[in-house]
Amino acid sequence: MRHFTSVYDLPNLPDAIKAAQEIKSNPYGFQHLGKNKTMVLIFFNSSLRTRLSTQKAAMNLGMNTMILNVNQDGWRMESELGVVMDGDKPEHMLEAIPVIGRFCDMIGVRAFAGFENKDDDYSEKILNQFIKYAGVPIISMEAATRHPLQSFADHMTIEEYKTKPRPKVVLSWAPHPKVLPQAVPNSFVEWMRQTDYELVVTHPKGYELEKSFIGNVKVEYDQNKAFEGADFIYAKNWSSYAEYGEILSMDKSWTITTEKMGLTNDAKFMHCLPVRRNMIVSDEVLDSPSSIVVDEAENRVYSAQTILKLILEG
Ligand code: SN0
Repeated sequence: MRHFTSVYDLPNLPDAIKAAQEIKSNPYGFQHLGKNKTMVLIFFNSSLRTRLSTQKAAMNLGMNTMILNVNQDGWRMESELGVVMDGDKPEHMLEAIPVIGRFCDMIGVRAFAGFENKDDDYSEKILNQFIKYAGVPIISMEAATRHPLQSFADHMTIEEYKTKPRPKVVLSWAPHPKVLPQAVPNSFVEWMRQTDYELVVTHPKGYELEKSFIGNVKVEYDQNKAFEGADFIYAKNWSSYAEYGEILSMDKSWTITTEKMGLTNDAKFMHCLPVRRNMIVSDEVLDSPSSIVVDEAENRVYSAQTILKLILEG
């Protein structure tokens, strides 16, 4: 595997899940692979789990890591081609990216949707510049349209907790005060479509995900109906795709409560974190034994480590 930007980059998904489980039981078994190898992690946006779990994954494989928070520590970076650089961005990505590539063996990049231009976001303008100019493998640590390391950990977590071969997994929109990307839900749906789980997506009208991500997955606009018989509730807020980057609803009747969880088949509650309490989900649900958000976050290490190992192996 050369780059990792979506589930489609994996040579084989069931094998990758198996590998992640093996790594979880023996995390230090492949330290020779990363000897004298360096990973640079570049952040254009904030991070807690992705940063620490990816760094830990690299360390478990014997690699060194270097971290750059572009907007705090670096020069502000221009990404437009052919511009006169007379503004507040002293560095162009055309130089910065290949220079970083000379300093390391792989690069992790976090670059969220900018919400200025839908086409720029959905063409993954920044991530693709890294792929084009770095000369080393690129790992997406959440780009404009996907968060594949998260989806991998989500899949691994469902495999650990499922009590039947084909669990019902429900992705539910929930209210949030800020404009959030569609990357997590896009990526989750795209990844889940590669499994044989029963997948249902529920959200208010106007929050339909972009066509290529949702495919022919069932969308149920009645959240209560969607929750019936669910084995996993995966909560997430996102902003509208059709009315790009707009908040169309803050309807608190979509917040995940104990009553709503009562409609399910004793479902486990999942969220990628950070999660806003009593907006997305009530304290009571998040603090209950049904919540597996911390186990889900722990699996970020092993899923990332599986990806880095596949890349180190070429
Ligand atoms: C990001 C998102 O894509 O929704 C990262 C999730 C892994 N989440 C946020 O930016 C949350 C920010 C907030 O204000 O709650």
